[in-house]
Parts: sequence; C-alpha cells; structure tokens
Amino acid sequence: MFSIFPTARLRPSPFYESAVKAGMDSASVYNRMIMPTSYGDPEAEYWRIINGVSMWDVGIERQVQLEGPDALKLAQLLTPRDLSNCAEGQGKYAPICNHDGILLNDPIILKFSDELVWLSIADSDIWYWARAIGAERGLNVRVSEPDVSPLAVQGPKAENVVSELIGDWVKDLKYFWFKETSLNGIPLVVQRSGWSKQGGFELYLKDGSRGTELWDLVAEAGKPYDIGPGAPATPERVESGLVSVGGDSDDTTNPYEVRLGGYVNLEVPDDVVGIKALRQLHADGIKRHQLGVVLEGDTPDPMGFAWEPIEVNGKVVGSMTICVFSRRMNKNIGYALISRDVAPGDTVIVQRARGPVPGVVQELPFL
Ligand code: THG
Repeated sequence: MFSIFPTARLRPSPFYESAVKAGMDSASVYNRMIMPTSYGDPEAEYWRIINGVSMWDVGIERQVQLEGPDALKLAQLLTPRDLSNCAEGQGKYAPICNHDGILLNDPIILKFSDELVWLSIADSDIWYWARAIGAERGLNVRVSEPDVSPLAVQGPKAENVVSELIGDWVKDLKYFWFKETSLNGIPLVVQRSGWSKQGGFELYLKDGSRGTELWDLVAEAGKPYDIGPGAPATPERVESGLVSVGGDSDDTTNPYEVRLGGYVNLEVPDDVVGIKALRQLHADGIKRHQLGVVLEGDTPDPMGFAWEPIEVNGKVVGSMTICVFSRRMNKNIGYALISRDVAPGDTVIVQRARGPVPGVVQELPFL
C-alpha cells in the first residue's frame, strides 16, 4: 500500500479532501493532477453508474480559457470541427490535432461568447499549445487557466439529484449545453455532459475554496437516490464506446482511426491547424481502425499497463489498447487499433500477459 503525496506539481482538486473522506482508495494522474479512480468497491461503483447515481471528482478536466476579441477565432484554429454554428451556452466535443493531423486532445469546447471560450481538456498540455498557436498567429487573445473544477453527477438518477439541487430548469438543458448559476452563493456552470453514456451533468465549480461545500450539498441532495462516490468508470466507457485520447491513441493516431472522423469538418478554413493533413488522410484512407474485441472466457482479466499485441495467422496486425471485464456482458472486452484488413466478425489472437487468448472483433459500441 502507498499513499499519494499532493504537491503543487501533482495538484489535488478542490474535492480532494472530500474524496479521501469518502474512502478513495486508488487514484491515477491526469493533467498533472490526482484523479480518484476507486472508493474500494468497484462492483458497487459500476452498478451505481448503470442503475443509480454517482458523483465524481473530475477536477482533472482542467479548463483552458481563451479570452479576448479573438477567443473564438483561436478556438476554431485549434480544432477541425466547425464551430461557426456553435451558439452561446453550447458545448461541442471537438478533436485537437497537430499540423500532421495527429490527435493531441479531445476537449469539450464551451462557448460563452465570441470573446470567452473554455476548452475542457483531456490529458495533455493544451495550455501551451493554445498560447503558442495564438501568439504565432498574432491573435488578440489571453490564454489562462481559470479557477474551475468540474464535479460530475452521472447515472440515470442524476437528473433527479441535480434538478432538486439546482432547479427544474436543468431538465431543459440539451446535451453539452450549459448555464451559469449559483448554489448557496457558490458560483457554478451546469452542463449536461460527462464521460459516461448513462446520462448526467457536470457542475463546474468556479471557486476552488468551496469544493467541500459543493461536494456535501450534492451528497446530501443525492441521499434519497442512494448517491455514492465514483470515478470515470473504464468498464462503462468501454462498453459504451467512448475513446480515451492518450489511452487508445498514441502519437501516430489520427481522428479517423479512432472513430472521431465525424467531428472533423473538412471544409473549415485552410488556416485551421492540421486541416490540410486531415484532408489528405481522408483522401488516402486509413490503414488502421478501431474495433471492439470480445475475448474468449468469462473470468475477469482486465488489462495491465501496456497495449497488448493482436495477431492474425501469427502476424501482428494491431494492438489491444484497453481491456475490461464487462459485468453486463460477462466477458472481457477491449478496443483493437488494428489493420483495415481485419473486419468485424474476424477471429484474432491477443497476446496477453498470461498467454494467447482468442477473440472476435466487432463494431463499437458494445452496448
Ligand atoms: N467532461 C468535461 N471535460 C472533459 C471530459 C468530460 N475533458 C476530458 C474528456 N472528458 C474529453 N473527452 C470526451 C470524450 C467523449 C465525450 C466527452 C468528452 C462524449 N462523447 C459522446 C460520444 O462519443 O458518444 C458524445 C459526443 C457527441 O455526440 O458530440 O460525451 O467528460 N467537462
């Protein structure tokens, strides 16, 4: 057993002390912050997300704030997703690529106005990237990190909890739309979002000194619905087909390979970073694609630390990038980043730590 030692370089979120008190017993590092990953009962935590309601410290979803006359302009330069139809109060899931069309991140972009935009980022240093691109393009924009920390409320009963806590109006929020509000004077942004397919909201706390207060309010409002602490649940997100950029992708992966091509608009202006490369990649066609793989056997055997080779006829054709035990399918299921020569229905061999395991590939999502 070991414990994590929070420092300025390994930042705890404003909910950290609450998470520890709630029984956090494992954590990961994401965006150079501590991300709680379990509270000691993974099975109960899983079913709470599927059937009930769960609250997650996701302060690791750090915000990159773009502010000033060219804020939206910079946001559009950073993503090949067309933002021209993004309304104020609307969020959009958007890939960020480098000049070669390689995936760097997949934030939710929140547009407050043409002059104020947040990138709610996945695990890479987009702060540097945004500031560099803005400066190199001579834009009038300030790039900073605001005092903002998301707390996710996820699961089929999340709407009951959040509407009773914040107000019935949250029921009218469409997917990824958001509103600024306050709760007992705690400044918040409330968005219908979250890294699960079970429904829910994220409460973006705008005052880091009030994390414990917000945590306690949510826990109290959730009591009638048996709310409990949880974390972005890898088994659920794999069943649901959500991509983890940096987990399921590496520094050669483009959006088309991991089913994010739908979020690339090839007609965005030529000055969008990576768009020329993406047009070329689209025209050439991809060599790898992302499929699901269902492994033989029903004994839980989740993945270790590294991608595992996938073979067909003794030849390596790709990698299994994540594998979890699905309690709803009673199977070990994973993602394959694999040659286009392999198609749904094909049988493959995954070289696992305990030896080779046969599996069948299929389209995602699983559920
Ligand atoms: N919430 C917030 N910030 C985040 C995440 C989040 N930053 C990091 C990470 N998660 C960003 N990645 C994703 C990946 C997928 C989704 C959201 C954020 C997602 N995808 C849906 C899907 O793929 O089916 C819907 C996408 C769509 O249709 O637009 O929800 O969770 N604040």
